[in-house]
Amino acid sequence: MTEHKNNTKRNNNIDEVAIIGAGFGGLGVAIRMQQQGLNDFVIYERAGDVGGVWRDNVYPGAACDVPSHLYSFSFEPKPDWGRTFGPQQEIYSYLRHCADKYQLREKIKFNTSLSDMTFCEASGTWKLTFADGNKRRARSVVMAIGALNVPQYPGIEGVDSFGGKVMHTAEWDQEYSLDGKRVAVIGTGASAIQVIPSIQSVVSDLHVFQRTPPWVMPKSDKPVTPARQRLYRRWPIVQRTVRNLQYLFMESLVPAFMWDSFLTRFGEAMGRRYLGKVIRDPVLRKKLSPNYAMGCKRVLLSDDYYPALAKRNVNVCVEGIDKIDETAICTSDGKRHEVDAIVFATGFKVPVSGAPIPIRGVGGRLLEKDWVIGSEAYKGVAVSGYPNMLYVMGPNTGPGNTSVIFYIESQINYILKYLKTLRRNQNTYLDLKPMVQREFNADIQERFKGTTWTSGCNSWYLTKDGKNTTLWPSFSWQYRLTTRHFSVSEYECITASSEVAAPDRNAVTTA
Ligand code: N01
Repeated sequence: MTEHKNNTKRNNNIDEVAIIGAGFGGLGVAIRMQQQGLNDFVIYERAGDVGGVWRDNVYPGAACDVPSHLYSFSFEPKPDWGRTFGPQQEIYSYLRHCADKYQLREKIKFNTSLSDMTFCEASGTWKLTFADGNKRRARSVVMAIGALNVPQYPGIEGVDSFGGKVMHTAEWDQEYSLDGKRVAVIGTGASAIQVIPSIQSVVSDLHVFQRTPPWVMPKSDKPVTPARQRLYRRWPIVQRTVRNLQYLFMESLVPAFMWDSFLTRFGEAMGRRYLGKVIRDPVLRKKLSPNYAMGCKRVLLSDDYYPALAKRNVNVCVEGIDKIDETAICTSDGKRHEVDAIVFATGFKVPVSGAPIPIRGVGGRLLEKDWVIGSEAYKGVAVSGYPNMLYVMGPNTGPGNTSVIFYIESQINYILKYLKTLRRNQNTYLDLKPMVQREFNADIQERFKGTTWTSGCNSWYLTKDGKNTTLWPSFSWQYRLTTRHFSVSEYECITASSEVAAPDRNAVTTA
């Protein structure tokens, strides 16, 4: 087979590579493709700007809980991060900077929302249908649609009858002022622990509805001094060393957070010590004490969450919510908590059953059906029966302890190898062998046995049947090694024809 001499489109009506989404994943794939001379891609973005969740999550206090040097691309370091942990605005600006510096905006079709995609075996291409009715074909599709971006509203009885303001942290109304209002925050996860301290001092009363207390550790977030920023600018090696040390520190947490062991007990003792130091009231301390293994749910970092809960205008309510009426939240102890606004900090719909759009693969099979008991892919990227469709942040690629950007860059390595193989073999598509996916996932699920995630808490990491479809069950460097290797023998290599495609195992060259 001959390699294509240039990277222009095969056909004006067909995108060689369609990247869906212009957040961290989509921009990262595009930049790395460009760096390797692969310029024939188009990015379809449903919103009017790049940034993904960092564009959309504008609730007060929104910030990253992974250090900035590590929560950025290794190939695009930013020497002048303003804080140890980047706030939302700064991360959003960083992503806009990436789009501008690499001149990606001209390759992005903004306000273009994919609504349906179907694989056509005869042509070996994907038919993409957009919300405005436009259609397009693409030889391969990179699904960089993000993992946690569809807000989850719990179906609490009576919420529609509430007369005040209702907001989700991921759909924050910046026009609405909480000043002097009586506010309820439902949930105490990663978003809640950021929003609560940020609004506590401006609201008149704050009612926090906690179902499960999180494990919270100090964040030690600080401004980065101008002198240090100058140092990083002048000596990039220093910044890289700091990044590497942060990586090693976070990786060293794996044995404590992942395997239920004496290290987990040690972490729990530190968490309890921190709680005891900040919260002097024994009743409140008891309410905030977790009763499950540390790591089973995401361990949260905050310097101001516990201090905010100890303030006089805050009431931590641990009784279950029965219903919501016109003016109040009613709890199982018979109390009515009158409020002006309700903030749902209740997380996201986890994509256990496919993308939020219909995806039809070989023979019309529907991804939603294939994933009905839990999503699965090979290395979190490829899915059998859905040729030339490549996920970024796909199943079982979430980090329990470190930066998701490290995982995204690992996926990009694999995707680039896949795309280059396709490029050497025009009219061919690669469909992952079902056995390869089955064995990979059987091994992953086996590795979850004995981890903290299966130690009995209720978390969004697990499906309702207890299957973990979200996290990577080991060190992140192991994921990096796994994704370095691309073997075409793990795929059916099928030559497309204008008629019916026929499998041709020898069709692909790997050289
Ligand atoms: O959502 P969550 P999140 N009644 O699912 C509670 C990422 N993130 O938006 O624990 C009462 O963690 C629920 O209670 P329980 C990060 O990956 C990253 O906070 O299920 N409460 C829980 O307390 C994170 O893990 C950053 O018992 C109800 C809360 O709502 C993910 O996003 C920052 C309830 C939901 O917590 C999600 O975080 C922010 C009900 N009916 C988020 N239903 C970074 O810094 C749910 N809850 C990178």
